[in-house]
This record gives sequence, C-alpha cells and structure tokens, in this order.
Amino acid sequence: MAADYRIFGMELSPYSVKVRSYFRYKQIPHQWIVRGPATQEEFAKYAKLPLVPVVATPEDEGLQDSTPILEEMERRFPEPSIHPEDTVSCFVSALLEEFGDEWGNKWMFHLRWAREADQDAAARRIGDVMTGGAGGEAAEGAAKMVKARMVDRVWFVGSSPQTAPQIEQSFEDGFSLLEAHLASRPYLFGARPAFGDFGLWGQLYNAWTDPTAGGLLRERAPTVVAWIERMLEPGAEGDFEPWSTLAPTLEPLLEKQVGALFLPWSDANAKAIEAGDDSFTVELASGTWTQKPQKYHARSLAALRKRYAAVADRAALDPVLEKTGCLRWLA
Ligand SMILES: N[C@@H](CCC(=O)N[C@@H](CS)C(=O)NCC(=O)O)C(=O)O
Repeated sequence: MAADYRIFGMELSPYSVKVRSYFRYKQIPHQWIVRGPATQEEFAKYAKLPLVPVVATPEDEGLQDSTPILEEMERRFPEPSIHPEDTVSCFVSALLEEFGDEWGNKWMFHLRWAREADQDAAARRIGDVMTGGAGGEAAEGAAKMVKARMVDRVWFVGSSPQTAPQIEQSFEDGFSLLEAHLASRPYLFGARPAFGDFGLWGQLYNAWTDPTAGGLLRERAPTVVAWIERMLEPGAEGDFEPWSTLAPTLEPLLEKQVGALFLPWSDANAKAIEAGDDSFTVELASGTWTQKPQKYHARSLAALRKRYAAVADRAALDPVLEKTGCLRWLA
C-alpha cells in the first residue's frame, strides 16, 4: 500500500492542475503522476471514467471529478480551510468555483482550439505527453491526431461561429474585472486561497500557457498573471477579508459574468437536458447563444442549487445575489 496520495493528471488539464494546486496549498503529501503510456495501466486501475485527474488514496481507492475531490480532501484535511467563515464569501467562493469549472472552461477550451497557432502549440505539448516525451515522428503523428480531434470538438463546450465572439469578449471582460479585484489582494477572498481560486485558476493557468490567451493576459492583466504564478504553489499570507471590502470589485464580476452570462446559460442547458432536446438557444446579455446541451453541467448546477438551499441564514447572502442578477437562477 502506497503511503502518499497520487494525482494522475496532465499539465494541460485545468482540472488536474486545480487539484494539484489544492494539494500543494494544504501540504498533503502527494505524487504528481503524468498520465502517459508508462502510467496508463496504473491509471486504469483507479479511473472509472477515462478522464484526468484521478486521485489514488493511501487506502488504494480512486477519486474522480475535481470538485468532489476537493470536498472529500477538505473532510480529511480540514485545516487550513479553503472556505471563508463569512456566509456571503463562502457561497460566492463556491459559485466562482463552479463558474471557473464550467464557464472559464469555455474561455480556455475555445481559445486553445480556435486558432492555428494555439492548436499547434497545444497539440504538440499533448502529443509529447502521449508518446512519453520520445519526440520524433511518433510525437508529430500524435500531435496531428490530437489537433484534428480537438478542433473537431470545440462544439462540445458550445464554441461555434455564433458564440466565438461572445466567448472571447467574456474572457477579456472577465480578466479585466479580475485585474481590478486582484490589484489590492493576493487571492480572490483576501490573503489566503479559497475554493473559488482553485476552480478559476485551473482554467486561467492553462489559458496563460497558450499563445493567444497568454499573450492577452501578459499584455493587459499583469496582476492576474502574478496571481496565476502565485497559485502554482499557493500559501497563506494572512486571513480572508470581510465581504464588505471584497464587494466593490467582486460584485461587478458576479453581475457581468456570472449573473448575466453563466447562470442563464447553465439554466437553459439544464432545462434542455431535462427535456431531452438536441440543442438549445438562449438570449444572453452578450447575444443569442445556440449549442448542444452538456450533460455534466446540468448535474453541477443542481449541486450548486443544493449548496444554496443548504445555507442556513441567507439574510446577508440574498441581497448580494439579487443585486448581481444571480438569485433567480439559484433559488
Ligand atoms: N468534471 C471533471 C472533468 C475532467 C475532465 O474533463 N478531464 C479532461 C481533461 S481536462 C480529460 O480527461 N479528457 C480526456 C482525456 O484527456 O483523455 C473534473 O472536474 O475533474
């Protein structure tokens, strides 16, 4: 029986690096194992679905799905908690975790596979991992295959000629709002990382390693870049802030990105799954959005609504959610 936790993942997988950043912050002894040909057999032993990350526990169980992984590890290692005590911050952090996983993934995935330069850079890096770093023709062949497969799959996150400009605008607006918020604090909720940091970071870190998104971030969002670098090995520099000092720059992000785009999209997606529809159209603040529904996101919206319903005292939370256009999608 192995003593440490083992994280099977890939640098190019936002959910994998999210889990690794969490383990590093909590100082949980672990090994990072790159999923590749040499580790495939071991990976398959623990993976119920062929997805990374997978965490193999010291008890030899396999854990999958980054959000439940963080929740389970928080139960096992409660200190230092990634959940602010303040009720509003605590729920907003969970909301941003979900926003990062589901909407931030559209930014990252779309930008990674939309333009030739990004396609080639990402396909080459994935091809290298798939062929165990051997290089040469095998790696080139793998890169070609990855490129063809992924470019063909952008529709999967809702990227299309209709939605592409909306996704790119949302990315630029999103990192500008974060730039203002992070100007006066090292992490989203103050001087230590919260649940929301990890979800949003996995996507933005990956975007930053790609030519187009990385170039935009370096040029226009140096503070976000510093946070991206900090979150690779996060450490507490102090405590969480009260909601009152976070609100002035965090509420605009909630209003313009979460309430105006992500939650109405997520609600329409969940309704389409429930109705068994092949496609859905929703009017967002950024325009008309049509796509094939995504099953996983319907489940994670249900989990978020359950989390909202479980908040015992919503006296301070509801006015914030109402003001930012989020409440009607959660209540
Ligand atoms: N909801 C899952 C998503 C995991 C996921 O989509 N993983 C992707 C990489 S980011 C994957 O493994 N894709 C298939 C592959 O790489 O073979 C989580 O949060 O862990």
